Amino acid sequence: MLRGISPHSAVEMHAHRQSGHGTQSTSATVNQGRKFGTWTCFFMLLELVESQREGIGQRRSAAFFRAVADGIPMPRVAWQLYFRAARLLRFGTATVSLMFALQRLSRARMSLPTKLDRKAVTVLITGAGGQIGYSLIFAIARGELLGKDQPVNLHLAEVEAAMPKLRAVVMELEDCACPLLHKVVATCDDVDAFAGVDVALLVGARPRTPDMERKDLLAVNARIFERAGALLDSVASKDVKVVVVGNPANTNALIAAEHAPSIPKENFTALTRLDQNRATGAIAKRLGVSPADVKGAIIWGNHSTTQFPDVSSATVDGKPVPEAVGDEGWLRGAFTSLVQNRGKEVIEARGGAGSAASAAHAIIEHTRDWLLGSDGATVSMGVYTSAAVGGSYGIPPGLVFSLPLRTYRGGRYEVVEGLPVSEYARSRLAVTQTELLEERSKALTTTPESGAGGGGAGVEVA
Ligand code: NAX
Repeated sequence: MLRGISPHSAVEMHAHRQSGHGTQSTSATVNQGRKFGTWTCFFMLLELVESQREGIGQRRSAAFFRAVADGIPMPRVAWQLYFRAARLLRFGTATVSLMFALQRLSRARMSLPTKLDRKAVTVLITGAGGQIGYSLIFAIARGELLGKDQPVNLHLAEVEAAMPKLRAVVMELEDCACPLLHKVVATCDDVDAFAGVDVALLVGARPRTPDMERKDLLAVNARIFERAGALLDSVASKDVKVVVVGNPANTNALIAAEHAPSIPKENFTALTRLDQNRATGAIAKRLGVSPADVKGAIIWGNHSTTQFPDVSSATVDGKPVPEAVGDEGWLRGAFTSLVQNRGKEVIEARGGAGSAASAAHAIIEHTRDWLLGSDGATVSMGVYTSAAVGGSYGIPPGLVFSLPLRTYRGGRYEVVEGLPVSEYARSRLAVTQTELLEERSKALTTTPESGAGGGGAGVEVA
């Protein structure tokens, strides 16, 4: 186990230094801010009532109000003088504008210290010494996962053999001196790694080696994710949000969920955001537009070659994508195949290494949208199915199946209902659903020793 290795304690010291400075002045400023807000509101209300009673409305110096809104602090006595002058000069409309400006100012004054006071969120990354970890860890330390005002603790887990590599990552992390990073635990003790975590990014998994059949991969990883589920159940936060990345991601997520009975099933998700981004990127490239203009690409089913990338209800600049592309053959053929096989293509191009930067980017987007909300946008995640989740599209319960979702701050999500499902789409859904059912039955019944079961229809995609 490697815990609190010496450079890491420097990270801790750095964090103490920050909160040591910040805490006293912070609470003093909060109190000041509150008093300031209360008094100014009181005077403003008096002024508002009076000016309304007198029925007077005049516009006054917009520049002055803008300056106030932008945060010029003024002592209370100055505001009192201003209000007296305002009453003498009898301008009422201006006072209303000022009230809004002051509201903004006092909010701004109070929000900064509150952010500094926030409790750090503890994020676990397994397989932290791997390729995805090398991009993901630094993005989280910079505040890209939960916001630039949210401190984080990082729990970095690895197998013992990979600890020297992880130690190097921790050194680099310390050298970044990221202000939001409060504490780093780098360990191969899995109980330490999972203890108290609020967000678990389960990236570590056994890769498929040339001597392995798909059933072997399923079996080996089933053991890893059974253990992860049991640890989440026993030592993590009861509200932990779990994102499974390690392949076969959907079935691994299902296994972890089944082995964590005290944690709600909706807290387990599998990453299909990389596939969604690949689909969005491919459409944008074909149409020569920005990916930001393409909205509503959906990934259905498994993160494997059987997945169904669906743009039938997606839009580009408000126009339906099928109409903008104008080539159904391309959408059903080359486009679908590109998204399904992109991982393999990247592995070949990188000489055996899988998608890493794009995967880390997708993990950040998946988790951020899930926990902070997608602002009405449709996003795809592998989620635990039930009559209410996927039932309306005919997906059987008890699978982790990628679906179109809308997400809301705090981790709530709902399936986007009522999307048209053509005969073609139905046949694609059936293929990926069959594969997931097969994976489930093999993973839940196979042990590494028995090696029972045959290979599924698809292959995991990286
Ligand atoms: P790497 O092989 O570079 O890293 C994996 C790391 O996990 C290794 O350092 C290994 O020591 C560690 N590890 C293995 N078992 C562990 C355990 N039980 N506890 C902790 N650590 C463990 O792979 P990388 O490129 O980072 O990919 C990681 C996983 O993501 C793979 O399973 C890969 O197939 C999967 N992917 C899934 C994607 C998705 O969209 N769902 C896309 C990207 C990626 O290919």
